[in-house]
Amino acid sequence: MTITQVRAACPLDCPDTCALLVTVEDGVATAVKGDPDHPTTAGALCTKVSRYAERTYHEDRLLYPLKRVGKKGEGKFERISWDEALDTIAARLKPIAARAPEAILPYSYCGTMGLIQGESMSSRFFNQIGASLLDRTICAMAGATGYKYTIGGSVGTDMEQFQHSKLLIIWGGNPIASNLHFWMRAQEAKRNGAKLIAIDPYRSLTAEKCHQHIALLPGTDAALALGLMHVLIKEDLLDHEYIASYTLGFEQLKERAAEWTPERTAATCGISVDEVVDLARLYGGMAKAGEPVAIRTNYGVQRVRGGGMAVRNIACLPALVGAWRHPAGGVQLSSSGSFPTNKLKLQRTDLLKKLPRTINMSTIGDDLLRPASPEFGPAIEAVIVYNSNPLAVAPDSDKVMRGFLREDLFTVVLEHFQTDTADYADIVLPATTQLEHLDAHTSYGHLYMMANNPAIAPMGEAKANTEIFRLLAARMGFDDPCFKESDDALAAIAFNAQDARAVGFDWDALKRKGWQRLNMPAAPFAHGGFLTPSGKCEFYSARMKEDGLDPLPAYLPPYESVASNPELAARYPLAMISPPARNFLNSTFVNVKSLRASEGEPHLDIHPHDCASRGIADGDMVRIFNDRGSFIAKARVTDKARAGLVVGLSVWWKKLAKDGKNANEVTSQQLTDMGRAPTFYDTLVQVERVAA
Ligand SMILES: Nc1nc2c(c(=O)[nH]1)N[C@H]1C(S)=C(S)[C@@H](COP(=O)(O)OP(=O)(O)OC[C@H]3O[C@@H](n4cnc5c(=O)[nH]c(N)nc54)[C@H](O)[C@@H]3O)O[C@H]1N2
Ligand SMILES: Nc1nc2c(c(=O)[nH]1)N[C@H]1C(S)=C(S)[C@@H](COP(=O)(O)OP(=O)(O)OC[C@H]3O[C@@H](n4cnc5c(=O)[nH]c(N)nc54)[C@H](O)[C@@H]3O)O[C@H]1N2
Ligand SMILES: [Mo]
Repeated sequence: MTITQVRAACPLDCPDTCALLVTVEDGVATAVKGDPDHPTTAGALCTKVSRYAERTYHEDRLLYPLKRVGKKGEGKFERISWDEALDTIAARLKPIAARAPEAILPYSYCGTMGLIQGESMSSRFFNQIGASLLDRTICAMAGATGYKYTIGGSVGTDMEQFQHSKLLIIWGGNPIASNLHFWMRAQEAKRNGAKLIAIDPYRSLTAEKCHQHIALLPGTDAALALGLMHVLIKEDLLDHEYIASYTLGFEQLKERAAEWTPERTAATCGISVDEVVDLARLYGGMAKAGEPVAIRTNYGVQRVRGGGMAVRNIACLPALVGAWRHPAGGVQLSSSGSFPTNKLKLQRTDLLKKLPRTINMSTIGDDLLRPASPEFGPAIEAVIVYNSNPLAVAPDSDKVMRGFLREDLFTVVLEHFQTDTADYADIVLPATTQLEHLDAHTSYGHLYMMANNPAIAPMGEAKANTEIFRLLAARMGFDDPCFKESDDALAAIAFNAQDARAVGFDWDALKRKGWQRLNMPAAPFAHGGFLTPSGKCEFYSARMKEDGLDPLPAYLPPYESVASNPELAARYPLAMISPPARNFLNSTFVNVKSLRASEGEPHLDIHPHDCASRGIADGDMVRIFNDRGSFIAKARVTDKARAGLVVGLSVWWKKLAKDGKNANEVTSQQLTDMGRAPTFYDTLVQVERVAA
C-alpha cells in the first residue's frame, strides 16, 4: 500500500481558508486534517471539512453528464456522453451568441473560493461570447463598499493578532459557526483577560459565550455606531493626535454624531441607554489607557437596507480612539483586499469587444422573468450555473423558481450533486471537488496565499470547471490560445509576483509548501496610510457624495421593521433573520447525512412572548409567511431570539425539507443602500401554528 500526504486548501466560502493535509492510500483519500504548521489553521478543522472526504465519496455524487427527461424541477435525468452534452450546449449557445450574446448569463458564486476553479477559464469563455456580466453581490458587497469608502479597501486587523486584544467586540458575526479559527484566538484573548462583547439580535452560539451580549434590533447597527461616536466625542474619549493626522472630516462628523444622543440611539436600537453609554466608555476608555481594542465585524450587520452604512459607521470607530496604533486593535471586516491577485489576466477582460450589460445575481428572480426591453436589453435565454445553488440561496425564491421553470430558458448546471438548481437544468455536468482538482486561493480572514494540489483522480467522468470551459470553448470554435492554458499555467499567474506583498511568489514553491504569508505589516494603519483617495480614514467621503449618498455616517432604517414600516408590520409583525447554520456552508453539506442529522430539520427560534398569543408550543410545526411566500419549520421556543424576532438558521435544500421550501421564500429582492446587495435579514413575517 502507498500512503501519501497531499497539501491542499479548503475551498469553502469561509474566512478561515484552512491549510489541509489529505491522506491518500492507494489513490483513495482517507483523511482530511488541518495542517498543524499553518499558523491560522493550527491543526484544527471544523466538523464540516473534517467530513470533506465523506462528501467527495458521497453515493449521490454526480459522475456523468445528464440530460433532463422530465419536467423542469422534477429531477428526472438520463445519462449522456460528454460529447453529446458538449455538442448540445454548443448547438444551443451558438445561435444566441451570434444574435444576442447578452441573452447568455453565467451564474456563479463561491461554491469554491479558488482563483482557478472560480472565475478564470469560465470568465474567459463568457468574455469571448460577450455574455451578460454577473454582478456578484449576494454576500459581501454592501459591507465591502461601506468599508471601502471609509478605509479604502478590504484590509484590516491581522487575524493573527486578535489573541492580544484586551477588548473584542464581535459585531454581527457568529464565529463559532462561521469563523472558527478567529474564535480560537478570541478564546485565547479571553484567557489572557480580554473582555468579549457580542452585538447581535440573536443569542448565537458565540453571543452565549461572550461576557456581554447586546441584543439590538436587526438593521440598527448604524445607529448604535453613531450613538457610540456621540458618547466618545462628548466624553472626550478620543485620540486627538490620530484624528488630526490620519482622518478626514472630524468637524462634520462631530455635528452629525451630536444628533445621536444615547436616548435616541437606545430607542432606535431597542436597547438600554446604559448599554450604549457603557460600551462607549469601555471602548474609548481602554483605548485611551493604551490597551488594544478590536472589533471583528462581519456580514450579519450588512444584509439590511442600510447595511453599507452600518459597516461604514463601525469602520470609523477605531480611528476616533486611535485603536489602529496597536496591531491587536482596529477592525477586521475582510482581509481580501490584501492580496495582489492577477484577476484581469486570469479572466482576460480584454477579450470583451464591448462592455456588456450587468445582471445582479441578487435579483435573478425578477431578471429571469423580465421580457426584452430597451432598458433591460434581450430577455435571458440561457443560464450557465456553476459554483452556486440559486434555487436555494437567492432571495424571493418563488420568483427564482418561476424563472428557472421557463420552458424557453436553456439551463446548464455544473455541480457535484443534484441540487435544487440542478433539478431545473436541461444539461447537468459533473464537476470535480477540491480533492480532485488544482487551485490557488486567497483568504478573506487571514494573510496567506494558498495552494491546493489534487489528491485523487476525478470521480467517474467528473471534470474540473476549467476543463469544462476549455472543452466548451473548443466546441464554440474559440481559437485564442488562452483557452488552452492548463490549470498550472493559470495558477502561475494567480498572484502578482512584482507586488511587494507577494514578492517571491512562485507557484511551484507554493504547491510544495502549501501556503505563504503576504508581506503585510502587523498594524496596517498605525501611521495612517489608508487606501482612500485622501490617504486618511474618511469620516467625510466626497466619493459618497458623488455617488449620491450621504457623505457622513448616517442611519437608514430597514425597509421592513415595526418602526420603519408600521403598515406592513400590522400584517407581518415579526422580523426574521436566517443566518448560517453551523453544520452547513450556505447550502453546501445539507445533503451529507451526518451533518444534516446534527442540524435536525428546519427550525424557527421564537421568543415565548411571541408564542403565547399564537398558541405555539415548543416542537409545533409553524408556517412562516408574508406576501412573497411561506415555508414550514419546527418551532423552538427560546429567548435566544429577542421578542419580535424569529430566527431560521439556513440555508436548507428545499427538496430535503418537508414542504420543499426554505427561508428564501420570504426574503426580498430589495437591495442595500450601497453595493447593490441583498437584504436577507430585512424581512417581516407572520408565524402561525399548522396542524401536525
Ligand atoms: N458554518 C458555517 N460557516 C460559514 C457559513 C455557513 O453557512 N456556515 N457561511 C460563510 C459565509 S458565505 C459567510 S458570508 C460568512 C458569514 O458569517 P458571519 O458574517 O459571521 O455572518 P452570519 O453568520 O450571517 O451572521 C452572524 C450573526 O449576525 C447576526 N445578525 C443578523 N442580523 C443582524 C443585525 O442586523 N445586526 C447585527 N449586529 N447582527 C445581526 C446573526 O444573528 C448571526 O448570529 O460565514 C461563512 N462561514
Ligand atoms: N436566507 C439566506 N440566504 C442566503 C444567506 C443567508 O444568510 N440567509 N447567505 C448568503 C450568502 S452570504 C452567500 S455567500 C450565498 C451563497 O450561495 P452559493 O455560493 O450559491 O453557495 P452554496 O449554497 O454553498 O452553493 C455552492 C454550490 O457550488 C457547488 N460547488 C462547489 N465547488 C464546486 C466546483 O468546484 N465546481 C462546481 N461546478 N460546483 C461546485 C456546491 O456543490 C454547491 O452546490 O447564499 C446567500 N443566501
Ligand atoms: Mo457569504
